[in-house]
Amino acid sequence: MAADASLSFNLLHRTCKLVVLLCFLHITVTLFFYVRSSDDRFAFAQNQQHNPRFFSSNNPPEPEKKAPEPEKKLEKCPETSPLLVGPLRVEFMKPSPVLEQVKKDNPRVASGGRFRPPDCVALQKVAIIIPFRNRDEHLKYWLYYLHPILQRQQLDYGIYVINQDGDATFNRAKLLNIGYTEALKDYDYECFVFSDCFSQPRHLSVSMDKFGFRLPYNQYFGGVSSMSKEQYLKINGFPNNYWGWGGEDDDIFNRLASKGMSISRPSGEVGKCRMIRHERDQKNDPNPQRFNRIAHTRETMHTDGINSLKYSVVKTERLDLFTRITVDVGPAPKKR
Ligand code: NGS
Repeated sequence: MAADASLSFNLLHRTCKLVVLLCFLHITVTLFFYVRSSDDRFAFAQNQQHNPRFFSSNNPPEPEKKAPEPEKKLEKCPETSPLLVGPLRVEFMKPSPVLEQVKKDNPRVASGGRFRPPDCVALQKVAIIIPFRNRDEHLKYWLYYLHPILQRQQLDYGIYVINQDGDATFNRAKLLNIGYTEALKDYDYECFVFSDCFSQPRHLSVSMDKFGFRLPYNQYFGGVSSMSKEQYLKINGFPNNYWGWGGEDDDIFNRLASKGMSISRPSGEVGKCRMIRHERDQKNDPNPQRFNRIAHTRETMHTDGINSLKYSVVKTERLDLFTRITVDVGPAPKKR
């Protein structure tokens, strides 16, 4: 009986030892796998901080680059700009304005003399075309006075100085045609030459100091004028064959009249202009052909104009305050 009891105690003892051993083994194996998997989890978490790919869509990562702000929807600019300041005193002070300073004073004017209002969508896209040769001093005053005015008018505008290369006879109207053509290569301008466009072509310099602040004659369309693209195309642009001074503006007037367009004008108060006194430029002598030409505008205008314009661009420069396009307009014919 005692031997039996001792046998069964031994058996129980061994069984218990085995069970304890198995438990120990089980705990060791569990611990091993637990430690390994937590190492992996830690590494994964670390990885996620550097690799946003791993984030689920519920927990979106900070984007690496900020997405561009959605463009603010701008309202149209008002019919009359609230920024206008009324009449200005224009003086041609000496020394003339320094262009670096003019640039600093007009920080919103972009390269090439481009501007658009920052707070609203302009009602007009205007190309301002200046036929030019050797008048750098005059241009400084122009830029000094006109850039601030045009910005206050809330226009979407660009300034194009069309510089006639060489020293052959000057051809103002052809330079205007070239300005029209070149400006349209840049942007879809709707209005050309000056300021705003109206339902009729607009003559703007109606009250010039040199004419005692009066119109010199009723059909006068010289100085500063503006036209829409449609109006310009309707008259086949401007004549290309007025070499030297005079008559080209009268030809333009005849073109407009022949197409039944009348001319609108601002009041003398608004259209007041001061001109910089100057000598007659060299190679811009009165054109002896001009009277004969303006007598035949109606016959010539369909074949002489934007549809027959020939020139070559010598150089285009995007300067701080304007775009200068130097052009070869070709030689004046011997017998003008
Ligand atoms: C007329 C000219 C126009 C000129 C206007 C004003 O006589 O081209 O004078 O000239 N017409 C003819 O010669 C046919 S101004 O005083 O501004 O030089 O624009």
